Amino acid sequence: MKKMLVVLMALLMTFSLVTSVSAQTVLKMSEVHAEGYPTTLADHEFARLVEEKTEGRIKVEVYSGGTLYGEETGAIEALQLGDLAFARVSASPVSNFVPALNAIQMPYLYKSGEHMWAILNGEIGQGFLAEIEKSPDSGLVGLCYYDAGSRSFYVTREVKTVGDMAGLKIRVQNNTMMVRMVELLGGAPITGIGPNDVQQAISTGTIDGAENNWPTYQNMGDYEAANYYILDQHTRVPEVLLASAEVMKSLDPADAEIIRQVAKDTQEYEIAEWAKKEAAAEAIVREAGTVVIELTPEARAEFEEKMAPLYEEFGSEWMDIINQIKEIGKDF
Ligand code: BDP
Repeated sequence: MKKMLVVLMALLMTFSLVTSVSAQTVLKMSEVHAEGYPTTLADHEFARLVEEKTEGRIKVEVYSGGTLYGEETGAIEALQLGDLAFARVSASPVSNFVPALNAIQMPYLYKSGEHMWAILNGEIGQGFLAEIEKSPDSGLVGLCYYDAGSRSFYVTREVKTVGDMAGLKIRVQNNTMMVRMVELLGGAPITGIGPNDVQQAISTGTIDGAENNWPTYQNMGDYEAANYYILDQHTRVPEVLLASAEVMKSLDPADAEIIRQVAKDTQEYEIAEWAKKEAAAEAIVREAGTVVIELTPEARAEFEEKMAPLYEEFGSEWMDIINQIKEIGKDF
């Protein structure tokens, strides 16, 4: 009797991990962006392929717009607990759990998007993706990377030099390296604000600005609150499609393998959607009268110089690889 109870309990616990509808396993996916955004489109493509290739055994439900978790750190923690199956997040907040990932998002590391993709799709990038899973107790599986262009600062007043950043309250992602980055520039870093709440935080004066790529700046409506986009392009932070290690383990190994494969198959699709959206978002923002500040080479060099200590502070363990990335950059 006691034994039966234990077995029953174990069964119940397994079922609570995944919502089972008859023979189908329904798994949830969290996304902060709205419907139609490149990453959300890719999430749906992932969901479509998972259902198709598992012949309906697994269904992925995409919760966009941050409705499940408005902050990516919350989604990451839910994945670790097995409360959530998938999340498409930025590599930046993942670095707080897998510090190695900072190595691929150092400021001014890549010459261009092409350079970044050569790294991410090569041995180095794939090594860091695998690191997410290998990292002790991460509880996460890195499935693939997506494009997120380059990030620049945007604020409510004109910034032409690093000196103009003094005292500005800048929202950054939950990543200690990004906090430090703003400190090095003389600004006041603010964390704990989800990307869907940035516009309001600027409007109410809680912050003076933030930093992001063209599509997020436009799509989240942040450009309506912060009128100056400082094209310093300090980082290229890829997106990552994450799975919960616990949920992956609970699946039939063949289905888990299908999930790993189809995620990779969605990458090119996202990159193509990204390119379209990046151009469209920039056009919308410029048309709306946003002041886009192209830094002089001297000013840009100063931004780069101020951020340089981050390499020592956060990248020292991976300096060989970082140097390799830079070396490869000479061909771009
Ligand atoms: C966007 C990323 C999104 C991040 C957001 C942020 O696509 O995943 O959550 O930046 O700054 O570019 O929080």
